[in-house]
Amino acid sequence: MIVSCINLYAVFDWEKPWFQKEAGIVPQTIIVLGVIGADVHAVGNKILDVAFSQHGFKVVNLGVMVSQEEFINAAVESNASVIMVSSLYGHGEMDCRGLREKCREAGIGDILLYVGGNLVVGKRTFAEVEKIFQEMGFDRVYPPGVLPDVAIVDLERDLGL
Ligand code: B12
Repeated sequence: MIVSCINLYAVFDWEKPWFQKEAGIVPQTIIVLGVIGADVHAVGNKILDVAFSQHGFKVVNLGVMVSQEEFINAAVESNASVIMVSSLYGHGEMDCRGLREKCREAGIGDILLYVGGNLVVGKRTFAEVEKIFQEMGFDRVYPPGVLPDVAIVDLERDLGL
């Protein structure tokens, strides 16, 4: 009896996103959001916050000039499913390197890592930039000016919502 209950509970837990979607409830997936490094570009960050919040996600917005450690501490404290990093001023490669390793050290090695903005300066194609960031451990890499809706679709797919 107890085993069946546990099994039923496990099945419900597994099916929960489906039930919630059918009921029109978007689960409170927690997103840690911020602009990394010494970057002060604030407008896109606000737009992302509003878009994700309106879609039903809980956003922990760290704003601008966020260090890797601040992203990780916020993700651990809030039990976040994803860290969304923005970098607009061209130093993204330097600022983001090592973030996945630091997540592993903090015990959140499997957390989703998304990054977007104007990630680099110079003449590299987006395909080259995407490869660099994927090799750094980012799950999704976005080109300049991408709309939040694109990330929302990816997030729902990656989390099975
Ligand atoms: C306004 C602005 C500034 C203002 C910022 C004021 C503020 N507090 O916000 C000031 C004057 C301070 C500034 C300074 C600098 N800036 Co400036 N700035 C801009 C400008 C004109 C607009 C930025 C903006 O608000 N865009 C509107 C928002 C809505 O778009 P967004 O930020 O791109 O965000 C959207 C998407 O990219 C996406 N997105 C962003 N991040 C992420 C993350 C994820 C996960 C996802 C899914 C999506 C996503 O979603 C957002 C909403 O759709 C851009 C040029 C431009 N037209 O974009 C240059 C620009 C970003 N700046 C640039 C530069 C170089 C600088 C400086 C280094 C200049 C200097 N030499 O001092 C400094 C850096 C200062 C610093 N330490 O950060 C360059 C960056 C070049 C690059 N990376 O290739 C740009 C592109 C100008 C250019 N064409 O050269 N800047």
